[in-house]
Amino acid sequence: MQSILIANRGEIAVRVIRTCKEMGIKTVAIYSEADVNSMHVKLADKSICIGPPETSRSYLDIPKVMSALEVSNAEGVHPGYGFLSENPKFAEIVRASGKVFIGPAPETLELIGDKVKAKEVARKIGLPLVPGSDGPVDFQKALEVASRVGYPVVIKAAAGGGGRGIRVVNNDRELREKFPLAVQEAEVAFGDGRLYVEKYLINPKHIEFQVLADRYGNVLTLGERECSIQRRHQKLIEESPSSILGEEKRMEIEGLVADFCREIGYEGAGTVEFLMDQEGNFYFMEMNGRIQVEHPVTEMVYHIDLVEWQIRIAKGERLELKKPQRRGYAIECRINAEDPNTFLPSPGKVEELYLPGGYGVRVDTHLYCGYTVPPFYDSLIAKLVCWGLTREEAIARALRALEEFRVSGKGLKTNIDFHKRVLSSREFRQGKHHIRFVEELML
Ligand code: MV4
Repeated sequence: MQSILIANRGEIAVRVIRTCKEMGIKTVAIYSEADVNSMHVKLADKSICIGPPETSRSYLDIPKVMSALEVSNAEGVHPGYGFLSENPKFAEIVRASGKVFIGPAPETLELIGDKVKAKEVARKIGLPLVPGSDGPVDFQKALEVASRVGYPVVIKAAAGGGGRGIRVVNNDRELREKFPLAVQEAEVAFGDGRLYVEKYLINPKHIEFQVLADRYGNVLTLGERECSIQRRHQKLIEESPSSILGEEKRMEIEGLVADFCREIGYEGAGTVEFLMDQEGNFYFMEMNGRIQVEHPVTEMVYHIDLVEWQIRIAKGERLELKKPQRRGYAIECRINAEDPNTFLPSPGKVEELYLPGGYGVRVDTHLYCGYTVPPFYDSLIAKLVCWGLTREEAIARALRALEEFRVSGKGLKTNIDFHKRVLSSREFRQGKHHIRFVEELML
């Protein structure tokens, strides 16, 4: 592959361009009219404007992206995360055009996008599942399942995922009320009204496993990331390894995750998501078929470039490397351009920028002095990733780096102080945080 089009923007487009350059691969950026001055446009060898700021008419507009791909003569497309990254139709159109989609096959994206089908495969290969319905349910069946597993239960959309289309229900009356609404909502949001039911876990941790898989059935698992510090399904802090997971349990889950990937013919980088309850039991939730925002924490402890391997796998290379030795602990803080009190986006011009550095510090960002953060997209402006030989050292380094981190300008606010509060909290330091930690911290 001599040339790759990056169908994304912001820090992840910059991240992908960097690895392409190191591999001697030419890069093509696409951008919206709001992103003319973006870092990814400046760093790419070639760039093509594909439309107005609205994502539906630019980064999400398949015909526009495909035209750019045609005129650019790039051989491959890296979709990054979000946007078209897990869209089976896009992956299929890219393949049909004779180009390489850097990611799983469209059929695989289709399968893992269907949470009911993914759970079926998980059950077959022996991954633990939350007690609930085996497949989609109607209201009567939902009532039966709820009485079998006990309230509270959660109703989920088969076509949902990542927190979209989930509803907690505490009794028969609420189920009767919410079930028809959930069907309607799922039909509108996903064009698929199928629902399934699970017992609702109280204060679990969110733990996900990283995999790389080639088309020859070789699967490399690279441990886990704990992502429990989140708000409204937006992760804020992620770390690897999880402080509460022993080597034995890690290896057990890694084995099952590898079986799952082989079973579905998974190719590329992927993430298998679990919830862990307060007794330490793991439950399969879903698989994500993309490079994730938080991939750098895995890179920092396993010393491997995941984007490089995405590209090598897409070229048809074999995953013939030995599993790298994990070393130390890495923590990522997502720096967002948002109001620290309301969490609302707070974009603006970057007038002063001081990025932290030093041993064990990595900053992935598309910011530069004079750049204006546009209001149309995700508020993520930087990822601060800090490594330490121990978790305590990683936390101390992250606090030091956050102290150095300075970004300001007209209208621009960030959540840097929020991160300092979390990293200083007793719960986080003791590893006792769970998915409702931020809610409880803010009370
Ligand atoms: C759950 C759950 C509790 N019990 N399932 C939301 C995202 C989706 N991937 C899974 N989600 C959840 N599923 C059962 N049976 C709680 C959540 C959940 C959650 C999970 C991970 C990270 C943040 C979350 C925030 C709210 C709810």
